[in-house]
Amino acid sequence: MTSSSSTSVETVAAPALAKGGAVRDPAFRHDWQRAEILALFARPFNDLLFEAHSLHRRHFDPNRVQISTLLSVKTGGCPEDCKYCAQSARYDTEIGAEKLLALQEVVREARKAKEAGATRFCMGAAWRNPKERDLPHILEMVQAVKAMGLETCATLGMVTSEQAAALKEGGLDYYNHNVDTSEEFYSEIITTRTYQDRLDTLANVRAAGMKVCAGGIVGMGEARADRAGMLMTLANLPEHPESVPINLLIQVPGTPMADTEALDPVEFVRTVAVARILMPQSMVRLSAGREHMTDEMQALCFFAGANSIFQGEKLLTAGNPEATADRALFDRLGLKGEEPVGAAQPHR
Ligand code: SAM
Ligand code: DTB
Ligand code: SF4
Repeated sequence: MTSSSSTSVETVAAPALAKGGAVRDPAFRHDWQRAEILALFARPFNDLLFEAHSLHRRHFDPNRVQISTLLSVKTGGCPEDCKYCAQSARYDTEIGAEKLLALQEVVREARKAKEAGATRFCMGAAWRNPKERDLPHILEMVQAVKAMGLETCATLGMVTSEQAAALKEGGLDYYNHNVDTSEEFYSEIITTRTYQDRLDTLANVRAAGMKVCAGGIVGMGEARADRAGMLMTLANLPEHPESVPINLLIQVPGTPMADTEALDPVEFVRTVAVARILMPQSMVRLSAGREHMTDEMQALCFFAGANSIFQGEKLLTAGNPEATADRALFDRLGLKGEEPVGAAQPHR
């Protein structure tokens, strides 16, 4: 071994030292600086992946992937201006405004998801925030899905502390609300709500005692410094989110982001690896954009520390690989889905 790239993981990691000189476990760090994160991004790819994978193995069974399924319970007609989104009423996309789904339809979809191997069911609504009249219907859905033995997740826009408490009380396990990008790039993407609004919602969800699912999107034309900034925001929250979805932009015709230049797949894998290093005990979800990823790219993401996916041929409105394609991919890679709720989990 002659070159510097053969350095051991401890020395390439350059982890911050605690008082007294002990290496600080990144699982407990909430004080990441952007320069440190950019230094991780800049590592030789093999060194970065080796460290991310080593941390991954320390905290998780490396061959298990948690499976969630999404359902849009209220599609389209959203007043917000998120430039990537098919559901914003401001852009001329193929997605029109629909009413809230009926309870039986949600139950039917949740049953199908469970039969296909999902352990969590995530209900999404194209709202800026839920209105008071909507919540009782959402709570009925949450209770019905939970009664089927699935973990429940919802993404309904901004929530107040009272709404978060009601959702927790009604049995909601996870709330998804993404920061989407770095604080600096944010105003290029959304102008109808602030970054601070998003952080406030995440604080309300945490204070209510729900598990936090928070991540963002890459491939929106942001710089690497913005990808680092997004991960810095997430890792420096008072507690790391239990679930960190990393979405690759789906370019939706009719939105202002329809023609954004595609992100280098290697840079996407690096983003997953850095997320794993900054938040070693969180589930990192390979989220939107898998439909256009090769098996090889997804395999690299799983090696880099992704351990959760959305399964089902539709995300909220956009396409996703068929469940059969995912089963073939899992077989090809020797991966297994997480055991259903309540079953013993090795490593966790
Ligand atoms: N309306 C709610 C909100 O925005 O909080 C919930 C649903 S919203 C569709 C959930 C997340 O999906 C967004 O925050 C964004 O990160 C992701 N998303 C939406 N459209 C996307 C796209 N075209 N490509 C990648 N991710 C997308
Ligand atoms: C998340 O981070 N990704 C999911 C989920 N949370 C709600 C949504 C992806 C949406 C992709 C575009 C669509 O289906 O419209
Ligand atoms: Fe509305 Fe959510 Fe789409 Fe933004 S991401 S336009 S808030 S549905």
